[in-house]
Amino acid sequence: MAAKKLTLHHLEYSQSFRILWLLEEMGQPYELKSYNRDPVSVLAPAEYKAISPIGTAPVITHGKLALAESSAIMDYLADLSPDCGLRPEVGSEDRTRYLFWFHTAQGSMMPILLMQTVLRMTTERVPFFLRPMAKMITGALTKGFIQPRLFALLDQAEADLSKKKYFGGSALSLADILIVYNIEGADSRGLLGAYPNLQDWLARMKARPAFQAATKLDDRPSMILPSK
Ligand SMILES: N[C@@H](CCC(=O)N[C@@H](CS)C(=O)NCC(=O)O)C(=O)O
Repeated sequence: MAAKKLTLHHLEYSQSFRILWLLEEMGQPYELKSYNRDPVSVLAPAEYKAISPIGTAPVITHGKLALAESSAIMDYLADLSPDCGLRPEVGSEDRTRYLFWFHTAQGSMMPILLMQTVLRMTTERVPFFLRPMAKMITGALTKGFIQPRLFALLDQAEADLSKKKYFGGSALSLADILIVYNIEGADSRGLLGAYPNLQDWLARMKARPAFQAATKLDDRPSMILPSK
């Protein structure tokens, strides 16, 4: 990695935990700057939003560069250390499976989980006299759209993990580090009961020394924002 200063701007209870874990796995020198969420809005504080135009976590700065978006940051860091072994080689047996899960984590699974969160918040926040109507609409969307898509992805993950131990195949890869937020989120919603391979995978990831080191630095009970 070049000698420019690399800093992870880490927001508590956020997706930036996975960059913290990645940096610990890579064993690369970096500076950690931690930020608390705004107590009222629960969003990133203004000083965090000033670092990158997008204003979301995670962000890394590397010299003059400020880069947001988890998967872009992961590829950027892996490009800086091409021998990190966290991306199966092009043409290798694991490559396609790796690509599928790396992109599915952000492109399909995360939007579904986010949609579920937004629907829950909508139901909680509408005036009480509208709540039965809101519940009816969000319930229909959950049953008709969110659940079938989410469970199809969890079913596929469960089946894949019965063949090889990691999302990217036979070794830890960026796909595992990226998707951990989704799987931890699903677990915190009580959705992993029928998925023993996913439960086992999550336990194995959490037992990794680098994950534990990241947890210690994060100093929070979970990467997931607790719901009120
Ligand atoms: N797809 C983006 C999502 C970023 C995102 O929504 N981050 C949340 C934290 S989990 C955030 O910054 N929330 C605080 C805010 O929007 O101010 C990524 O992976 O970087």
